[in-house]
Amino acid sequence: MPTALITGATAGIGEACVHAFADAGWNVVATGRRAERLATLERDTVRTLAFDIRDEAARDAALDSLPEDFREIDLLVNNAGLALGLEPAQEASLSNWKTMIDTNVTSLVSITHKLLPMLVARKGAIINLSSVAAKYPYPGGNVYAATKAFVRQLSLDLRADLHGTGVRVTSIEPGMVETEFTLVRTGSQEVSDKLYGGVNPMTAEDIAETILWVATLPPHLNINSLELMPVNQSWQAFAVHREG
Ligand code: 8X3
Repeated sequence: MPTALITGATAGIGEACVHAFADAGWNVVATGRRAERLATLERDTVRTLAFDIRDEAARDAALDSLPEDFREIDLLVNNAGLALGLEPAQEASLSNWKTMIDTNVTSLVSITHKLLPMLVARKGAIINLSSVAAKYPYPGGNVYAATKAFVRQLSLDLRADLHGTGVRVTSIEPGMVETEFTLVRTGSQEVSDKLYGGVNPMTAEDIAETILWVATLPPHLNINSLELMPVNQSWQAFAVHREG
């Protein structure tokens, strides 16, 4: 059985991925910060590791503690990430910006760097969670959107370096997905309800099923990037400011 390591597995898309892959017969290593929530995911084919993705020493100790039959990773799902704030850049918190860069960029780069030799040896795959925000600017997107643009571009550039190795890399770029992610971002159930109310957004399960589909395509086929939106989300015209 192949083994998938899924980061940010305590909720939302990550948790849905754990269920989707385990149900499909994969071994799963589920990682996240909240030990109690992770523990609810444990089953025969699921091992959980609790650590903060930004803490490399804790991550390495946790990975070293894996039982033999869960150590060989075939698929890395870089899902851990967060969005903090929707304020315009000129009002945003620098601390929020740094937290997003540390989590969405630095930590993703670090775990990818660590697992790459194994993924090359096993002709494995990397699936990175980017966002529609990577390509479409919107008010309040600022540093969050920039981190997701980094994730998308890294995915494409990894493909260039991994050419000939058989390793597949995919950037998944969802639009509106209803998870507690939105609540964290807005800090308010009311704002979150207002953003997604009546939209019929995608669910974490929609994205997990898509990721499983990408991962189980024939090995000669690589989805480079995949953008998904709910039907009720699309684009607007450019904003134009008129002076007087
Ligand atoms: C966030 C995507 O469309 O909810 O990653 O702004 S959207």
